Amino acid sequence: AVTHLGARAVVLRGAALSHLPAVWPALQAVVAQAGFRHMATPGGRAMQLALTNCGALGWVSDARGYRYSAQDPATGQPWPALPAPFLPLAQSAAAQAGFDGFAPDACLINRYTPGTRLSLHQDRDERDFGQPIVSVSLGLPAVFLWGGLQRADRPQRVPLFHGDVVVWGGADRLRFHGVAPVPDGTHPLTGAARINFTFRRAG
Ligand code: MD3
Ligand code: FE
Repeated sequence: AVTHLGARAVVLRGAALSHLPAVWPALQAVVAQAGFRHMATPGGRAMQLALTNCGALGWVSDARGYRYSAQDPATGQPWPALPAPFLPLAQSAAAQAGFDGFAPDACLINRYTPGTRLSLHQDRDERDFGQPIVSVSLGLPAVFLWGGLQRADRPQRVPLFHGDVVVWGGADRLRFHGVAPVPDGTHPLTGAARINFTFRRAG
């Protein structure tokens, strides 16, 4: 079932589930090579969520700001390649939202333990805002905050569950968004965590 959040934002409930037998082991291999870490914010604090990346470009944060980098700052090495099983998931979801030919070059993987939140922000570090973002949620459920084009617009609360995929593009690409504190719990696949990974065309 395709539910619309906005004109160009769709929720595909459970769309990742059939991909997980291939996607989950591939995700574990990425994390074994480039582990989750708490990056520094430009303001000098540690981010509450832990993240890593795969693909040609990875999103990084430090005292200099936010940007995409071809190297893992922890090792100076390239990020792990985008695993082959990730592409059919990203491309079929994008196509169901009307974005044919999506060719992601970046996959940002976020890990939330209970109590972790992500405050309202826009994603503006990518080169072409005409390209969609595909987001996959695994493990503990969370409430996604779906705002407007102004920070002050009151966000809608959208629950996201294990296996849900959301695609955001077009007029909805620069919406403010965030994640409410993740409730306590454990999930059979992820343990006490929510994992969200987003496919992007960053370069
Ligand atoms: C709406 N991550 O990594 S994914 C992020 O659940 C981020 O980890 C959240 O926001 C998470 O930047 C939300 C969904 C998402 C991603 C990009 C968007 C929603 C978006 C861009 C525009 C509007
Ligand atoms: Fe975001």
